[in-house]
Parts: sequence; structure tokens; C-alpha cells
Amino acid sequence: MPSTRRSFLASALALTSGIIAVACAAYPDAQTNPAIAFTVGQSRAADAARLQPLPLKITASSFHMDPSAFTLPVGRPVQLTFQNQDTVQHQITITGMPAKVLDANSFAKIKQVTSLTDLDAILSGIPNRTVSFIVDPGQTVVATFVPTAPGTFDLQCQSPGHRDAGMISKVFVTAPSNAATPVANGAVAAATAIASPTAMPINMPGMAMSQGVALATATPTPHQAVDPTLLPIAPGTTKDIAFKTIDTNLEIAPGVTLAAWTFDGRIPGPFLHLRQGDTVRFTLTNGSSMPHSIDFHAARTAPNVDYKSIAPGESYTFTWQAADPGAFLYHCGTAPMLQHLAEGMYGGVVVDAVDHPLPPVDRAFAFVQGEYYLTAPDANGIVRADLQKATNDAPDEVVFNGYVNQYMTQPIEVKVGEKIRVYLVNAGPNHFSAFHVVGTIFDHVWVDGNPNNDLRGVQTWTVAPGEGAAFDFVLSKPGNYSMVTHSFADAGKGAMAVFKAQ
Ligand SMILES: [Cu+2]
Repeated sequence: MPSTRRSFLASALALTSGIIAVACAAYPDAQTNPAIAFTVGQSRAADAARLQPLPLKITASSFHMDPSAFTLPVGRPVQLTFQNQDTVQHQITITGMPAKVLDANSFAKIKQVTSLTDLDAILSGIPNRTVSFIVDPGQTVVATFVPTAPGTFDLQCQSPGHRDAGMISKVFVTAPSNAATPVANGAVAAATAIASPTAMPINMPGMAMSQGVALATATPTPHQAVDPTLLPIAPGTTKDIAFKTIDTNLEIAPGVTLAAWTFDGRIPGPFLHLRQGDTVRFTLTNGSSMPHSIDFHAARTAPNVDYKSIAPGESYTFTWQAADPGAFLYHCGTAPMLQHLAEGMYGGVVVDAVDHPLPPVDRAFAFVQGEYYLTAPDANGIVRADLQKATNDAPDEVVFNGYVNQYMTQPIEVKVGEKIRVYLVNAGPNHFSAFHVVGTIFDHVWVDGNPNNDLRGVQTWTVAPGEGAAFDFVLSKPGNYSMVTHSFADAGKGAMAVFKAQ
């Protein structure tokens, strides 16, 4: 566990006595939602799915929620099992999400129904409320509800400071693709305690809205973590490298699919490894629907010439010299750059020094840190980059190598005592990385990855948007070592990884 989280835990414990009072206070975020009309889905499979409550498990540990994002279809009953592994109480709410909150009776009835007509008849008598419940330390609570309107919401802990510490998970409620069955309003939030007799339902003021039910399907596919291993340098001193810009839908968190703008269909784009002095003959082909460009921070060239925007269907080739060693960003430089970066158009380059190279290591890894700013999902459940949110510097997710917490669920396996080098390139577009590996100290930080910039014995090092660095360290005992940005709001949004040392 990160050391700051330990100290946070201590302060949180001190606050526990005041939590019950806070739980009963008004929820300022519970606002009226726009009326939404919809129709009942036509597919039999979709209908059958609506009759089957969706099991959802969320675990809170070390002030972190797992999963950190998930998708729910409008109109399908959800059985949320929330497990609190922390040593303090959590007050969970899904802020602003209208839902039919089901008590034990109505949920039991819903489990019995065999037709959508019966299901909707039961739901029509239940008003919309905010899903809220309290979970005591070490306890598990089950909350049952039916989301009734699409949108992006925060499932978060309302205890003071917990959200900022990472107690937040994104809820994407996908709209029905067709439908039109207006139903009624008004009800009570309920939670059923499994193990804790003190788990309490919190009654919320009703939310005026019209609503109905239908289903969008969401089939979760297991994400394969991007291999962070730095690839070896290809032979030859002239490198022919070609990128194609591609518009494609990419999963960026469990159940969250971004209509992404990419280099080569990936976020980040291909990570390049070059040797100082290499000549790069680079071709950018625009396979997208709008102009794009590339800006190599590793190059020295005229940006108005080589970093110009390329129209859809066109290509441009230019040549540059990898004269400077280091860890560099590349990104699309087309305006508004903020949007093109937030859509995923970035990647990293490592140039190995020739005369005074960095010392050899046993393992070398490459990560690009980046932020996602997301709109609500569209009718197909797809989210987009939200330029307004990016301008307001309010990211939904902060990630290493394009995907939320992918190296938490799939830790990077290393050996005790081996020399490890991490190249970190920060794509931003807005946030500095306070790069830190819990449980060790960097023997070297090479600022910008350049061997001339050698720092020793560093605990945390700042990598600005548009900057890179190389970090050398050793993990001295078997165990799990978290790699984070020590800006913990960002770590809580997905910028965490684990090295598993054996
Ligand atoms: Cu672009």
C-alpha cells in the first residue's frame, strides 16, 4: 500500500465518529434529470437479459475501488455486491444516477417475473431515487436497483476525503438503442446487509423525471494488458517507420469504449526504440476522417514543414536524425491539440546514447502516462473525448499505456534484485506525473532519459506533460510494489501499476 494511503488511513480513522451525521445530510448532487423517452428492446436475447438481474461486484480496499469503471444497461436490474475491505466505514452513492431502487421485497418479486410486462409493471410503482448505502469496515452490502437513464456517473464514497483518495468508480449507463415505454416515479433507496447489521439504507429525495426501460447489451471481454517491455532496437542505421492514423473504438477501462483517434489503432501509438545517430525516414498516412499530424519531440526540424497537418487519404514523408539520446513524446500536433491528445494520439520514443550509454539493466520497460476526458456514452455505449472537460482539467481516467489499472489486474513480473529501468513518457495533456515506486528508491533518475542528467537516490520525480525520464531501481524483497503517480487523485483514476517481485 502506498505510504500516503497509510497515513491517510490514520486520519480517516480519526474521522469515523463524524461519518453517521454526514450520511444523513442532504446530497447536493442529486439533481433533476432530463426526461428521457425510450422503447422496449426488440431482441429476444436482450429481453431475456433484462429478466436476469446483472450481478456486479465492487471491492473497496486501500481507499481504491475495483473495478474502477463499469457499464450498466438502462432498464436491467442490477445486484451490486459491495465489499469493504478497508478498516473504516464507507458511504457509497452513485451521484446523479436515476434508478429504481429495489428493496428486498420488490427485488424478490422481480426475480420471479417471466415477462417484461410484469417487470415493467413492478418498476412502474417504484420511484426514481439515488443509489446510496453505508458499508461498515470488513462488511459486505448488497444493493439492488434498475438504472433508468443513460449517462456517465460517479460511484463514490462521500466520507470526507475518501473520493480524493481514490474511492471513485465510473458508471457508464448505456442508452437503449430503441424503445418507448414511459413509466412512473418516486421511491426509497435500500440496501440489504449481508454481514453487517448496521448497514443502513439512506432515503433520498425523489428525482422528478419520466423514464422507461430497455436494454443495451454490453459483453465484457477480458483486456490483455499492453506488454510494457521495451523492444530491442531494430538493425540498421536508417529506420523506415510508417504510422497510419486510424479512427477506431478502443476499450480504455472495463466496459468503457472510446471512439478513439489513434496512431496505428492503439493508445498509445507504437513505442519506438532507436539508437543515437539513426536516420528516421518517417511516413504518416492519414486513414482518418479529419486532418492529423505528428510532432516528434526527439527531432530537430521545422514544425511548420514536417509537423504540418495531413488531409484524410494523404501521406507525407520526412526524414529526421535521432541526434539526441533520451525518452521523448510524440503526438498529433493538429489543433485543437488538447482534443487530439485526449483522443489518444500520442506515443513514446527512446533513443539510446552511443558514446556514454546508460548502464546496462536486466529489464527495461516503457510506459506512457495519459489522461482521458469522457463524454456520456452514446446510444451504442461509446464515449468520446470531451474537449470542455479537458479544458477544465477534469479527467475521468488517468492511465499508464492507455488502459485503466491494467497492471494492477495483470502485475508485471520481475525478479528480486534485478536491475530494472522504467522509461516514463508523459503525454498529459494536462497533468504532471509525480512518478514513484512504492517500496524502493530510484538509484538513478535520468532526466529526459539523457545520460548527462544523472540524479541519484530519488524518491519521487516529476515528469511534465511533454517530458520523459528514465528510472533505475532494484526491488530488494519478494512482494508487490506499486508504481504510481504520487498525485493520488490521478492514481485513483487508474494511474497505478504493480511490479510483482519474486
Ligand atoms: Cu490528430
